[in-house]
Amino acid sequence: MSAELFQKMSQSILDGDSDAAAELAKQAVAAGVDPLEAINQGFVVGVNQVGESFACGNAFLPELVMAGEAMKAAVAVLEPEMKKRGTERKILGRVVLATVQGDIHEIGKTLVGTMLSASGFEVHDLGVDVPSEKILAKVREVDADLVGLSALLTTTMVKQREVIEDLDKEGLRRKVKVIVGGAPVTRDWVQKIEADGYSEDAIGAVAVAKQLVGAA
Ligand code: B12
Repeated sequence: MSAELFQKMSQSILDGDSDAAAELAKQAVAAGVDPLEAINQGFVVGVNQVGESFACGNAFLPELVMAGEAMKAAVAVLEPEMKKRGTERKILGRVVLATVQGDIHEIGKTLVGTMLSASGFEVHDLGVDVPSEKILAKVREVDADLVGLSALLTTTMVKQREVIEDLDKEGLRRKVKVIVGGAPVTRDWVQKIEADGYSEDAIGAVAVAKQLVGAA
């Protein structure tokens, strides 16, 4: 019975069907299925499959976005149940995510956030056009492990460096790893500003983030 349910869960993610994912999560709760098992043996199987298909060019951005949204819908139903049972999903790390100041491009950043949270990170998404001091304040508040900085404009990329410098000035640089991304970001730039990681897409961002927190 559970095997069939898990298979349906995985399929709901592959279909990018948020309603079905939430409904299956509710069914699992009603049937007394361990919510953590439902996530790991059901929904995560689907997310991983979509991620792999995307990486080899067999799935595209809309599928990825919808799979991420469906995963979020399922987790939203299961999380309260996990809290009740005291079997909260192990958080891989806390991430403060933002599009840097002066830049209002949000689609890629939000996708990175969705995939990170679908993969087990606690994501604090500060939105777009976020000044450095706001990022630093959040890093302190949530005791972040990672900072993710998105920039889509050549004119705002410099703000990624500014945040890294500010983290350094405030003595926070050794505590947090910084990952950067956005269309104009190159490996050269990453080295120049001494960021810890970089990825061209959301799936790669998850892999890099996992590596940096030692969960790969
Ligand atoms: C949509 C869009 C907009 C929308 C944004 C809507 C929104 N709500 O986000 C609007 C219309 C508002 C907009 C405005 C502008 N835009 Co615009 N925009 C784009 C466009 C077409 C697509 C961006 C996008 O969403 N891509 C899809 C997402 C999924 O991809 P992504 O953002 O690259 O993110 C992926 C990766 O980069 C990576 N990633 C992203 N962030 C992060 C973060 C981390 C930590 C990691 C690890 C990875 C990562 O993973 C993501 C997922 O796979 C790009 C063209 C392009 N090809 O990039 C131009 C583009 C970025 N825009 C451009 C410009 C010039 C502007 C404007 C200045 C135009 C103007 N004259 O007003 C303004 C700037 C406003 C501002 N201050 O920010 C230029 C930038 C040129 C440059 N090199 O600087 C581009 C490249 C278009 C062009 N070819 O000229 N834009």
